[in-house]
Amino acid sequence: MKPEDLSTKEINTWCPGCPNFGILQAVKEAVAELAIASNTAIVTGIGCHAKIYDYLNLKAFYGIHGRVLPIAFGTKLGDPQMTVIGFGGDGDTYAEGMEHFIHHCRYNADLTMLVHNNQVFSLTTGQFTPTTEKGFKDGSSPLGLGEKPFNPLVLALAAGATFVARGYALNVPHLKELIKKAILHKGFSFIDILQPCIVYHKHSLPYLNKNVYQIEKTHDLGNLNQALAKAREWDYSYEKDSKVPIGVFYQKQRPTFESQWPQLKKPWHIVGRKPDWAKIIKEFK
Ligand SMILES: Cc1ncc(C[n+]2csc(CCOP(=O)(O)OP(=O)(O)O)c2C)c(N)n1
Ligand code: SF4
Repeated sequence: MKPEDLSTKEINTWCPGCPNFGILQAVKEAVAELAIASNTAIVTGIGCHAKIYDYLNLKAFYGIHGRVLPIAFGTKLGDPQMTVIGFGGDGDTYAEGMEHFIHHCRYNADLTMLVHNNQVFSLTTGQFTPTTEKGFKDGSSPLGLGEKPFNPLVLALAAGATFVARGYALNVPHLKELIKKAILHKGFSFIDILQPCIVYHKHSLPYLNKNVYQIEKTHDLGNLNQALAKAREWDYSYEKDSKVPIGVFYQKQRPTFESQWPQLKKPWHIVGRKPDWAKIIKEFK
């Protein structure tokens, strides 16, 4: 299979030059190289990122804003042998979907969650999200945002995620490799993908182009403290000229959610149960 085989005939309505194109390309290449297309399902939220539903020729569920993870979780439990990839925005995942995100770091179901983090609600014209920097001004914060953003990598590490990474939408070869690693990881894999919106968060593009660097090969993937220190190198703000690490911050094996349930050893649709309906109805009458 070639990456182009995963294209669709839908007209692409992302802004010309949107870094979402980089994410789309990296996903196509990763899925093609792993040869997993026939057994992969994707789930999206609602936002600019979610239009990826239309542009990827894969089994897909166009979800609800903030609810990518519960839908992906249900898909995985319905068929644990399937590869399931969720696509959310930073608004989607870290605002309305925040509680799901924290619990999925804890559950460790074998899912991959890709967050298109452009630090704004882009589809609804650029309001601030939980990862927008302090001082950001737009129609929803005309005097400048008063609060500091939180760091989703630190949060994921603290909540027990077993694969935590950051990618850059404009470094497609690197992002493709990250996505492959995330898919192959047995457990919950999370990549915060920096995706500077060139309409509503323009200033992030030159800053990231200048400051993004790849994590050193000597980084100890199993060391939680090292991962936390690396994650804190950049606080998602633009006041200082901080370097922005990309790559895998942390990876550890821990039993997956589904491996602990005997009912999930075999997909439900294959088990072929034959319930005795007459007996069940009699029992409940
Ligand atoms: C349940 C629900 N809440 C809110 C909305 C409104 N809404 C639609 S898109 C959107 C913003 C999406 O922002 P983000 O998730 O960051 O994705 P982006 O557009 O930046 O890719 C919002 C708030 C909605 N459609 N459904
Ligand atoms: S508004 Fe921003 S995120 Fe949405 S398509 Fe345009 S550039 Fe991309």
